[in-house]
Amino acid sequence: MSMNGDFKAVRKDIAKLLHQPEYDDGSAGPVLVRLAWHSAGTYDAETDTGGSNGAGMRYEHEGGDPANAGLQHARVFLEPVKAAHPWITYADLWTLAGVVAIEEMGGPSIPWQGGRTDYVDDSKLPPHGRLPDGAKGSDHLRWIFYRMGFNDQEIVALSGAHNLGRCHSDRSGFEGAWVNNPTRFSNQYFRLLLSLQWKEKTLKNGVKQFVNYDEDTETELMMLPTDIALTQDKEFRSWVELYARDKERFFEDFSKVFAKLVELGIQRDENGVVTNTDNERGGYHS
Ligand code: ZEM
Repeated sequence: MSMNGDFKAVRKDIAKLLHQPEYDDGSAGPVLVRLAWHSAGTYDAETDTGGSNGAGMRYEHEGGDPANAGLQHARVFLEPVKAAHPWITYADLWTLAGVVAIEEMGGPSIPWQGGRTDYVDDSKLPPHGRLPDGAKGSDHLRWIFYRMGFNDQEIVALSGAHNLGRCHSDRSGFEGAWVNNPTRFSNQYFRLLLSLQWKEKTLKNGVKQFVNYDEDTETELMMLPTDIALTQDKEFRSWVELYARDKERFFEDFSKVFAKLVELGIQRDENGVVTNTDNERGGYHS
């Protein structure tokens, strides 16, 4: 077990597994980004609970949150990397995989430091319901993301991750991709939010989302109610407009906010060494 493991070698192995011709749009990248986000997005600043430390999603208490449905695919993709580099913690591996996937899909490079532990502190377990519900609106987004310590600008920047991947009816109940090329990181999500006509549609399972159908290409794109909420709220909308017209600014802000996301709840000393990894105090770990 070493903090000084060869993270470069791990990065290379993560990059190599992204190409998955049989899976979704041909890449493991989007679901790895979602794994990193859900591992960290349970954080509550007030009680200092949740967050990526501990990789609690391995266990039923957190892994069984319906919000995490489908993320076992991401964890399975990463198993060969864990087997090849057993010294890395799952908490580091999951957050690093998100960072590498974003970079490999054409996104910004994101500052990342290792040192997370796989020790699960029973007193820090996040309850279900900490992650956002796509069926809701801007009040809900603020309630969820202010809890982690993010502001309105950061909420919009983070939402730009919906440039990647898709919804699966057997995971969230929503269906479809936000953009035409969901394995390429860009600001297209923001541009489409503003430029296309989004119509509410009720799916066969009763779930409501927004869709745009393009007659020429015969493709349907989608937005969650929370995505549309970003265009309806005055404060959120100003950031959507900025990111739609300024891709570089979006990349810059996304890099900062994703780096902040995966550090939630991690305390480091001046050398970057994680200090809140007390493995001595009981509880359970891998
Ligand atoms: Zn998502 N997200 N997300 N998200 N997300 C989905 C998929 C992906 C919300 C949400 O409800 C959903 C952030 C924020 C928010 C990704 C990254 C990030 C899905 C579809 C839903 C329903 C899941 C499925 O069916 O497979 C809501 C309400 C959010 C509040 C703003 C943030 C922040 C993210 C990262 C920074 C990614 C990459 C996906 C695509 C996953 C995949 O498997 O393709």
